[in-house]
Amino acid sequence: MKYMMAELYGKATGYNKGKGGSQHIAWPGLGILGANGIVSGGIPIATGAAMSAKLRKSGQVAVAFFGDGASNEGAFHESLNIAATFCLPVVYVCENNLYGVGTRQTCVRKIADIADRASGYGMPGVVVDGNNVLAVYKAAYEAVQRARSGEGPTLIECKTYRWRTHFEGEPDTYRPREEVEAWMRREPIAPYRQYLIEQGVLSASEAEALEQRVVAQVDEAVAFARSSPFPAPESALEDLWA
Ligand SMILES: Cc1ncc(C[n+]2csc(CCOP(=O)(O)OP(=O)(O)O)c2C)c(N)n1
Ligand SMILES: [Mg+2]
Repeated sequence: MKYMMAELYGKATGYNKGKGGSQHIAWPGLGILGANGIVSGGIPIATGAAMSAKLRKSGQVAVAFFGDGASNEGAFHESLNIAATFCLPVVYVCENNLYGVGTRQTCVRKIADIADRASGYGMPGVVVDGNNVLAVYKAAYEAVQRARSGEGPTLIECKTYRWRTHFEGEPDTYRPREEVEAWMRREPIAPYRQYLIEQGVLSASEAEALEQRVVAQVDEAVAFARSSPFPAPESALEDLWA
């Protein structure tokens, strides 16, 4: 988390020496092929990685995360077509939060469920409550199993919401306040915590300790990022590819 936070701060200690930032953070060592400033840009990259995994028979499964906005891009459609046709081990996860920046989805898409697009390419499309941890886990588990056993790709559409705007500093004038508040009441963490306590997986005090550990980890990451140096000006052209 420290190196990730440092990357978001553009610091030399970040995963990509501060040159990737939030838009292009990547760490192939962990299998993270990169965020992408091109909306839907990660979808063909994941599809190519799945092709590679299939050819190498590595048993790996590629996963692409993207937004509702990205699902209107050509790259999404081209990737799903080729992945289904070649039966590639890839899971497409669309986080449908109802808005692409400030554009409400109903202004730019006729159908209600993005998952319906999957059938046009010959793969299963699953709609899931994206704010339900176990529902997402189950859908993801099934899709990964399918991919790994050679049955090909799956499109999972997680219905969710973002609490804040697309980027910090953007005026939140395009969303009805009641809509934002209704989704905030549906936040996923508290119900899952409650579920784990009821199932006897965690005690209330263990849950509390876990939360404190996570907060401390985030605080430590922020402190590390803040105190790290920026990359030296003379390194500006190092580690860059075009
Ligand atoms: C190819 C491309 N077109 C346009 C943009 C500008 N842009 C940045 S984010 C965005 C909308 C993305 O919508 P969504 O995928 O739903 O993401 P969210 O706003 O929910 O985070 C657009 C159009 C871009 N970065 N790349
Ligand atoms: Mg969106």
